[in-house]
Amino acid sequence: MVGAGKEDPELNLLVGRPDPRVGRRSLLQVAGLLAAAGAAGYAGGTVAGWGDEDPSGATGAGAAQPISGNRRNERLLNVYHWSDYIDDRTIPLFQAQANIRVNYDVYSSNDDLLARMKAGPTDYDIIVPTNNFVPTFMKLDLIEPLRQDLIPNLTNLDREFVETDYDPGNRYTVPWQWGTTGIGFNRRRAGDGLDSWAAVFEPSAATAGRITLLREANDLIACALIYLGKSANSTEDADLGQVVRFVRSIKPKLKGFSSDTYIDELAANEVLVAQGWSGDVFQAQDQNPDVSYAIPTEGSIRFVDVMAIPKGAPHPANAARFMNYVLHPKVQARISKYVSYGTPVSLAKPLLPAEQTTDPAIYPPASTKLSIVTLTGQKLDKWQAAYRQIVQ
Ligand code: N2P
Repeated sequence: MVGAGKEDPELNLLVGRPDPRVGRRSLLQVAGLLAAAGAAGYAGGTVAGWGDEDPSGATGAGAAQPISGNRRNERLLNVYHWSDYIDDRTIPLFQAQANIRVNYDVYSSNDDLLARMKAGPTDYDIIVPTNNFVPTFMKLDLIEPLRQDLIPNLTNLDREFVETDYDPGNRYTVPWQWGTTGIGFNRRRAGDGLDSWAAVFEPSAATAGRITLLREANDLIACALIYLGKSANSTEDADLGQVVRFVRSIKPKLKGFSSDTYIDELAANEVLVAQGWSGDVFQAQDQNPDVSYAIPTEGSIRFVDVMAIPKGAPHPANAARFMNYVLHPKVQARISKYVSYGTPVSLAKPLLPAEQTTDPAIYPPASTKLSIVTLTGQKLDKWQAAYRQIVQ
C-alpha cells in the first residue's frame, strides 16, 4: 500500500542516507548520527530551510544558550520509546536544530515500560505509554505535569486528542501517533481477505506454527475477549478464566508471542498471520507486498500512544521542546508517513500521501467496531495475571 516515498526531499532536509528504521535492536548512537548528518559541533544559529519547521521558535533560536527549566543543566534528552515507531530523520534533525543531544532507547510493550518505571528512578525524560496506561502512571505518581508554556504547538492537536478521558487538556501527555490492533497476514500463503479473529485464534493447517499473538497483556486479553463474544473491557473472573484456557489450548499451534519481531517475520514469510498493530503491519508490507492488514469484523481496539515526562526527569524543558517539535505538521507528516500510523494533527494530512489518508485501515470510518480499553488498577492486575498464565 504505502511502498515508495520514504524519501521526501521537502521533509528530509540536512542529513544524508539514513540508518535503518529505529527498531528493537537499535539504540540511536547520537555521535554516529551527528557525524553522519555532518552536524557534529553544531552550536546554534539557524539551519537553512528550517525556519518553517518550527514557527514557534521554541527550538532553534538561541540554541546555544543554557535552557532554563531543566533539573540538570545539560543539552541532553533521554527518550524511551516504542521500537519501530519513528522515521530515521526526526531525531538527527531535532538534534541539529535544537542543539540538544538525544539518547534513544526502545521497548516493545506497555508491560515492559511500566515494570521499568516502577523499578525505580531512571534518567528518562520522555516515555510513551498507551492512553489506557496513563491512569496507572498517574496513580503511581510516575509522571509529572508538562511545561505547557513551552509547547505552543499543542494548539495543532485535533480536538479528540485534547478532550480525552485519560488526560483532558493535555496536562500530562502529548499524543505521538494512534492506531488499531488487527490482523497482519500473508495473502498468498494464508489466504486472501482474512477478516475474522478466527484467523489467529483458530489456526488452519496452512498457518499453524506460523502465527504470533501480541506480547502485550492489554491487546492479547482484549482481543481474545472480543473473539469469545465478551466485553472488551471485562474483568469477570469467569471471562478471564475462559480466555486463559482458550489461548493456552491453541498455544501449541502458535509460533509464539511477539510485539516487535513479527514485523520482520511477516516480511520474511516466516510468520503468516500475526495479531499486530496497524502501522507495524504496514511497515512489513513495505518490505513484502503479500502482507495485508485487516481490522476483524468482530471488532477490535483503538489506541493512542502518548508522550509523558517521568516524575523528576533530569531534562523536562528539553522534553517539552521535543514535544513541541513533534507537534509541527511537517514533522508529524514525516513520522506518520514513515510509520503508517494515524496522526493526531489533521494539519499534517495534506502533507501525507493520499493513499495513506484515505486508507480505512489507517483512518477507519466511524462505522468500524473499535473499543477503547480502559485499564485501572485492579483490572490491570487481573489482566496481567491472566496474561502471565497464558504465556508462561
Ligand atoms: C510501534 C508499536 C505501536 C504501539 N511499533 C502500540 N501501542
